[in-house]
Amino acid sequence: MRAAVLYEPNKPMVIEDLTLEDPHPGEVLVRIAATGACHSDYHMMDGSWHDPPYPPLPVVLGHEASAVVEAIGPNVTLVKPGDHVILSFAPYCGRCRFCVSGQPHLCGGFPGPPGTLTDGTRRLRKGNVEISHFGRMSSFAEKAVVHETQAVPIRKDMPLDRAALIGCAVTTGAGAVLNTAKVEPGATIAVFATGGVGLSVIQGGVLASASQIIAVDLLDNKLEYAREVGATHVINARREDPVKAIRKLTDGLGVDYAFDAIGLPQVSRQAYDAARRGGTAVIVGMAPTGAEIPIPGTIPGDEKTVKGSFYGSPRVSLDFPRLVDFYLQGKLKLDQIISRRYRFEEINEAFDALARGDNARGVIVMEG
Ligand code: CXF
Ligand code: ZN
Ligand code: ZN
Repeated sequence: MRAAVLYEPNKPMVIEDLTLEDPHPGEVLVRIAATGACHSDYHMMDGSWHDPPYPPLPVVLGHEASAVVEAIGPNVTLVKPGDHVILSFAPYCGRCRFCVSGQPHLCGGFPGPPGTLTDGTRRLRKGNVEISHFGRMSSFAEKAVVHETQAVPIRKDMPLDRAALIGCAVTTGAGAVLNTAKVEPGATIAVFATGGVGLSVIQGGVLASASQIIAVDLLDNKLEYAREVGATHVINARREDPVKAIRKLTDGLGVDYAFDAIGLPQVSRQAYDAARRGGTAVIVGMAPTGAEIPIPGTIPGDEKTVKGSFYGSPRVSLDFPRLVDFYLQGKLKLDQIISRRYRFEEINEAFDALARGDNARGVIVMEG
């Protein structure tokens, strides 16, 4: 089967024929329908993610995808061939402390080395060379093998190209608001960076009935997308200081919740500064390897909370189908988030566009 292999940072991925081993017990083989271009893949491409917990190269990237189940391995009970699924990059064992306390996205049951599937092995090979997986899947390929908890069945009337976005950006962004922060109706929120994740934070804010949803970005085209999905105010941080502007819009207080959807230390700090006294800064974006976030010593007096959000703290088997329902009911805007579709052969172009900030989300459609 064909897959896009990254051999070296800052070089294009190469589409070539790889061997993909059959599913082991508890795993399924899926045919990828569509897969999104996420900043996390790009972090691997430009070399800003390296060393554990990130996988060694060569690697097949891709972790935001929809798919159709082709075959199941022994002992699989959660899905069957023909099911339409959204892939999750957070497998769960159902037994560990995190799983039983309702945080399966933090599951510690699969401690295998970076670049492997849940049983600690790699299944992708080019000749004798083993290739790493990404996000415990590798969806920049025609097919993937994943743990059964990573393939979440959805309704068949859901279009698969839009479904793909629920696999990362939408769950991460909307979940940060609804699950991690639990934003209450009437609260004020701000979001820094309006790519796929930030636009989904905005939509989480709409679903939570936030009273003000302030979007910050450096690019006007992205702020336009932000308005389309529900931002009440937009701030171009090239033209004005976003922290001052947010304070001005909130009677000098700052917002109840400020979300960093990019994961750069200085932006995380801006989110901290934009939160009101007693408010919460939620760090959603994932920083380059080794980065630290500067938090001022005044934090006790200001009683602020800094919270990480991984994947929007989802229970994927609940959240994915629910987000699908929201889309089909017109409550979640996915069409507006996909600004361009690409063929698999154009995958490197999708990332060139991401680097330039052209798209809300670029989606690679494998078939149909
Ligand atoms: C990433 C984290 C590293 C593995 C793939 C997914 N998160 C979101 O983009
Ligand atoms: Zn992602
Ligand atoms: Zn677990």
